[in-house]
Parts: sequence; C-alpha cells; structure tokens
Amino acid sequence: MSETLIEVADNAGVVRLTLSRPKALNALNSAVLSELAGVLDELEQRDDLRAVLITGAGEKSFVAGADIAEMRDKTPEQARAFAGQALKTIKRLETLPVPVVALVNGFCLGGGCELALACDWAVASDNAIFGQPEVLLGVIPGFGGTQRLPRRVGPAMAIDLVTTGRKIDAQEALRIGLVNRVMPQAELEAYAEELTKQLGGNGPEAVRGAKQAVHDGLDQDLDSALALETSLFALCFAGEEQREGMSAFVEKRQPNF
Ligand code: CO8
Repeated sequence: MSETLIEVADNAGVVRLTLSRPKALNALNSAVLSELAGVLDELEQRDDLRAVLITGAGEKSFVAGADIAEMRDKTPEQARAFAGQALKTIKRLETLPVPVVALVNGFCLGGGCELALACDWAVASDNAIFGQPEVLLGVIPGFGGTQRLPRRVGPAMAIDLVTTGRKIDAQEALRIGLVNRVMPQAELEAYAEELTKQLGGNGPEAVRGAKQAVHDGLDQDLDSALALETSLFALCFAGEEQREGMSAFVEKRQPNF
C-alpha cells in the first residue's frame, strides 16, 4: 500500500489537510499533488463542507517548495506538465466554495508559498520563513507565484521577492500583507480550533456567498462587481439562514445554522 501523504481530519465540516512528507520538509512532488487532487474530488462533492485548513506536518515546515530532486532532470515538456498538474490542483483548492486557510508552521518557500497564496488567507507561526527562491535554482516560480504574489502584495514587492529570491520572516510577511496574522507556533493549534468553531458556527450559505462575492467580484469592473454583490445579498433572503440569523438577534439568542 502506498504511503499517505495528506492526512485528512474532519470536524463537523471543517476539514483539516496536513501535507505529510516531513523528511523532505513537505516538498510538493507529483504524488502529493495527485493525492491532493483525490482529496479535492471528495471535498468538491460535499454540501456540508464549511471550511478547509491546510498545514504541513511537523514543526519545521509548511511546504519547502516543489520537490527539487524530482524536477532536476525534467525536459521542458515534462516541466510544463508538472507545472500544469500543480496549477490545476491549486486552482481547484482556491475555488472550493468555502474559506481555505493556510496555517503556515515553518518554511513556506517556492511552491509552498504559491500554495499559501491560493488560500483565502494565511496565518503564520512566528518562526515561518517565506520566499520565492526559484531564481537561486535557475528557474522562475511555476505554481502561480508570479501572478498571485503581485495580486496579494503589489507588483513592486512581488518583483523584489521573485528576482532576488530573498527569504522574509513572518513579521515582514505580515507587514506586506502576505499573511493575516502571526503567532507563536504553540498557539497555532488553539487558533485552528477557534477558527473551526467560528467558521463552523456561521451561516454556511452566507459564508459561501461572501467568498464568492469577493472572488468573482475581483475579476470584474466595480459596477458589475457591486451588482454581483447585490444579487448574492438578495439570494440570502431566499434561504432559511437569514431568517434564523436575524430572528436569533431579535430574540436575543444564539443562531442555530
Ligand atoms: N525539494 C526536495 N527536497 C527538499 C526540499 C525541496 N524543495 N526542501 C528540503 N528538502 C529536503 C532536503 O533535501 C533534505 O533532505 P535530506 O535529509 O534527504 O538531505 C531535507 O528536506 C531537510 O532539508 P535541509 O537539510 O536542507 O534542512 P535545513 O534546515 O538545512 O534547510 C531549507 C531548510 C532552507 C528549507 C532548505 O531545505 C532549502 O533551501 N530547501 C529548498 C527551498 C527551495 O528552494 N524551494 C523552492 C523549490 S523550487 C519551487 O518550488 C518551484 C515551483 C515551480 C516549479 C515549476 C514546475 C516545473
């Protein structure tokens, strides 16, 4: 039987994925990407999905990049196929209809940083190290980094990072908007639990609608995006969540979604 490279834990619809190749600092090879695609096949079918948290096994690394040993001898065609496999899988993670959160517990380099960039937001341990060091290996980012990084941190900072290959610490990642929060590694677990409660307790359709409005709106001009928000807002009033949420407020009780 082949080794499990992704541990999947489900807590009432909040699914936690732990990428687990600790001996290679959880580097992404084609086997991990295939397994992730299989996990996504299942998650995409689930109506009860509320959120996805993604992290790396161990205390040293989230993901230290694409697997360099696997890439070393690739031809241009094989490199294109590998990048294509990664891009497709990462896009599927990004477009899950629920919030996807990266819990960055250490090295977050190259393909690892690109994976985190495809998540809706990222929380980092204070020992986390970020970077797009591909130019140090004679290549450029190939899992979306040249496109998602400037969209998150702006073109000047993105070009700085992808052309120097320099590594930045968690505080700098916070300052440039690459991550949303930084906390001691020991607190990451408690944060994950808090997030599980928070995201698990909110109106699931509203959470999905909020994510959809932000994602789909970003690709449109402002007027079209505002019209999209109005449509999605109005749609909330067609379901039961809005009545329950607002009734709970008026009746001074907790909502039961
Ligand atoms: N790929 C494969 N193995 C890795 C990787 C990686 N990205 N990173 C670490 N490892 C392995 C090491 O080889 C080592 O294995 P072994 O014990 O068998 O020698 C083990 O993990 C532990 O690593 P180190 O001994 O190096 O640990 P250190 O604490 O000394 O250093 C670092 C940690 C700084 C993270 C260091 O391992 C490092 O620099 N890693 C590489 C980081 C990197 O350059 N990442 C970017 C990779 S390129 C990329 O992601 C491009 C994506 C686009 C691809 C396009 C498609 C073709």
